[in-house]
Amino acid sequence: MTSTQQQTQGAKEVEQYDVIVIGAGVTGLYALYRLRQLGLSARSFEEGSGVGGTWFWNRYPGCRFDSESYTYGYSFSEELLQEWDWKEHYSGQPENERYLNFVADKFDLRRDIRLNSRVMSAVFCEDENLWEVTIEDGRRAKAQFLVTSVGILSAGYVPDFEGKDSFTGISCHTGRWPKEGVDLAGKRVGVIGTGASGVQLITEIAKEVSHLTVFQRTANFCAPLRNSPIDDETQQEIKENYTAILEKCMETPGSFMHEFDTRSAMSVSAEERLEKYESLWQESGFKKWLSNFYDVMLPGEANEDYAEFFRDKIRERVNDPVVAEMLVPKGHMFGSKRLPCESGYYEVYNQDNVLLVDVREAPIERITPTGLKTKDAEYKLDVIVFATGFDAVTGSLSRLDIRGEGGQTLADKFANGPRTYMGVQSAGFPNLFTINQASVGNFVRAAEPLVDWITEAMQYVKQNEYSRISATPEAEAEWTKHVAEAGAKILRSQADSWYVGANIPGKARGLLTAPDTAPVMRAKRNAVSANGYDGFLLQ
Ligand code: N01
Repeated sequence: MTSTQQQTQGAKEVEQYDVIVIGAGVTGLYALYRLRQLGLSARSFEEGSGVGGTWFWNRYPGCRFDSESYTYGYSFSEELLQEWDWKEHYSGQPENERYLNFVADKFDLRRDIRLNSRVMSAVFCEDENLWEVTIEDGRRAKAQFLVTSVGILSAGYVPDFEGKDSFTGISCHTGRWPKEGVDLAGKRVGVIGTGASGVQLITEIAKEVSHLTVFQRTANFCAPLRNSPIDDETQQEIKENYTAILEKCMETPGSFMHEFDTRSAMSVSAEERLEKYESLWQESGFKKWLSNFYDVMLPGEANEDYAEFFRDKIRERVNDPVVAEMLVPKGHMFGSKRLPCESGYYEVYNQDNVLLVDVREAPIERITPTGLKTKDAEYKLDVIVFATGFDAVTGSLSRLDIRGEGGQTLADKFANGPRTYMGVQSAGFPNLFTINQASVGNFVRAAEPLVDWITEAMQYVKQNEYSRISATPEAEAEWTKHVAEAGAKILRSQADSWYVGANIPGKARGLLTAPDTAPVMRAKRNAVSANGYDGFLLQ
């Protein structure tokens, strides 16, 4: 029996594959497709009862893309690109989940996926050079390679509020929204958190709840999404232009289809600047900053100039000047936290049944059986929604019990921040590819080449009859230093957010994604593989 075949070992079944993939979301599905193409046997273990990862779990009302739909889909199959019709420019969760199911069916991926299979631990068996994975139900499987396609925003975070479990109403986190939905009609609902998830959710549920209380700690710079349906003519245009659209995405820093204006905002007159800001404001999605003067996304004068333009736009939309001022972001730079897109968010606060509470001024003291108490007041609630974010990037790895050489756990190794080589491997964890840390920008555009690189690395190891590929401690140390040094300078390191782990009490602060642009990351990885996997030990 070869290692490329599933092995059944008597009563105590331990299945064996070339590769075990944890997760069947965007990267997990594509990894399965690529591995099959390369002739490697693979099995994905997925916790959910369906495929889709992020787009399976985040089914809260209002959840949708804020990248253009046709730049977010997979690019690996021309047939898929032509067959799938995106219905909206910024597609909603139900459609995105349908898309990923369509992909799983079209490429017959389901036969390699086991749903409802939460991985509890993964242990590297040094004498066999195999990873052994244990599923919640006690089943085990082994593989030479382990790929953690577990997502960068999948380990939900709910602050440890006193009395959290005493609440007698319904409570849930946006990232684990019940499949059967939550009936919010006529209910008094409290939402904690005003990040990208909170902003989308609040806008949508304000249409049906009897009363909404929003507990905001930090106001964000939110921009109009301006979503619209894709008409037949545009659909045809998109399909005819896919090559150019996707090529453009591969050239830009964050893999979006938008390109910065190469001029500095401060190099043109105030009138010209304002004219550009106003015309971009009418555009949809991320264009408002990614097609702007290049320096609005760098710390400095241009950034503050554009921030003030944004603040005025918020003030214009909110009737009550006191509430408007509460919604105007202060204290962090434009773009230093993720910029949520919205579809009527600010107007929600003009509704009589919506109350905004500043929990920086009056912190949440506890959750009570009937609602929530801040320093200043008590709020009666039927439902509490935690839009409180994620233990990003490393959280989904640390929550798995991953043990490498000498029994060292990945959680311990990452206790003071992730230590990896290019985000794909950590020394002492041979044959383990951590997909999630290396991702930058428009997720699928960044993930596809990353999966290509990882799967080709595995094929290289097998073809050359090595047993192990592991990052060297030297390469890891150099990369970790690069992330710390280069990462400290970039805009998204400047605020307290998930980008740097600052949203989780006690988490070490440091940039959690690569500090380089997507083209640079690809070039670095390609140089490493072209050089016989420089920085990796092949044994
Ligand atoms: O999470 P967040 P998210 N008391 O961490 C607040 C992606 N995404 O789920 O800012 C009170 O951004 C916290 O306050 P503060 C996107 O990459 C994409 O919204 O820390 N409040 C903040 O307001 C995004 O960046 C889409 O002061 C507390 C909120 O909770 C990422 O997911 C849609 C608190 C958390 O915001 C995460 O977004 C949605 C406390 N103790 C998400 N603790 C797309 O459109 C936390 N908060 C594709």
